[in-house]
Amino acid sequence: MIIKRYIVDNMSEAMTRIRYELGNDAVIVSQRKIRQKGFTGLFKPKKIEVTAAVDEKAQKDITPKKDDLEKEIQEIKNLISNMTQNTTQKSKTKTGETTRNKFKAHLISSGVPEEIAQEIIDTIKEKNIGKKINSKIYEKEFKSILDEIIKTNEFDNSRIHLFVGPTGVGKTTTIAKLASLNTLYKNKKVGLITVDTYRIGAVEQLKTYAEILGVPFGVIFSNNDIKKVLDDMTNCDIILVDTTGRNSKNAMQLQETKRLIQEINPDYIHLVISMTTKESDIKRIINDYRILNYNSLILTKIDETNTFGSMLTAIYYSNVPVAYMTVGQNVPDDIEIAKKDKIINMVVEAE
Ligand SMILES: Nc1nc2c(ncn2[C@@H]2O[C@H](COP(=O)(O)OP(=O)(O)OP(=O)(O)O)[C@@H](O)[C@H]2O)c(=O)[nH]1
Ligand SMILES: [Mg+2]
Repeated sequence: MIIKRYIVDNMSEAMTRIRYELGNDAVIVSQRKIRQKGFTGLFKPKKIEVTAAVDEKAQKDITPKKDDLEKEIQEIKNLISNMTQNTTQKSKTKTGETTRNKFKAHLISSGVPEEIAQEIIDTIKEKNIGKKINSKIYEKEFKSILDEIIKTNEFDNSRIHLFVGPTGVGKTTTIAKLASLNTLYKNKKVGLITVDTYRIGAVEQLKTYAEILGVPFGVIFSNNDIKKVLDDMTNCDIILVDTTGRNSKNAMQLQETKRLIQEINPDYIHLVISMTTKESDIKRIINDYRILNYNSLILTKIDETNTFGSMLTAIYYSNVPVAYMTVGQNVPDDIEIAKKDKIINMVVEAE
């Protein structure tokens, strides 16, 4: 029999110590309150003296075996190692998050709209699952995404080009530029048509350019005129068709234009968008005009603002190639064939 005496503050402390030292089979033999020794003991709270006893055989059983001890040490080691791993993992995640946020902020400050910046980052994350993405990788991946999404398109030998887009974006001016370039520098026979009968003066605007260049000019008032006007231009290498500027919110107007387009059956439908337009409006225009099945973009007024965000918005959401970019009011000089490298460089400059 082993008998032990404990001086404790309370019974709970006594039980813990007894269980630990003597095991579960120990029994409490006695307990009493005692005052602590010495003068100062008078002013201190009373303690409890607990006496416990256990059969020696039972006590032996609770002595941890060597194997058990080793096992316990191993478990503790594992626990500690897990804890350190977790902490490193957490700090890695944190570093990843910071790099990602920094890169996103960097894109936004370069003019990339927030929504596109987020989508670009998500794409980069998906492409690099399980890898640590540092800022160099972000830069590299971003360039390769730009390379993928920016498509350009030079006019080939396609004959009929039709231009659509909101009011005042520069459709007629762009047509005048292209008509001049093709007539004066490429020696092509150009024909000009307007279906812009909606706005007073619109016919005159294109007619004036046609007269200056000495090229045939036709007006389409309704679907019935289309065949005749096109037949008059059978000897033209390239026909440029101007349309009324439409408010893309007006679905009826767009439907009207759609019917005309179906009848004219152009090779290219160029959606002309001014880069001075708000990014959210560009996104809406891109979507509203989809019913016209445009297959090319012309970005205008690039000279007027810092346009990278608008350009990226138009290119990203339309998913069609850019044919031309216009950079001023001068006919015919202020127009450029869209070049992928140049657009990508604009981003780098923005950075
Ligand atoms: N700064 C600048 N102005 C331009 C550019 N392209 C056109 N413009 C000007 O934008 C204004 C409208 O051009 P238009 O060609 O008449 O526009 P539109 O799209 O035909 O307009 P609607 O026929 O009314 O739909 C004119 O004053 C042009 O000189 C450009 O690239 N840069
Ligand atoms: Mg016009």
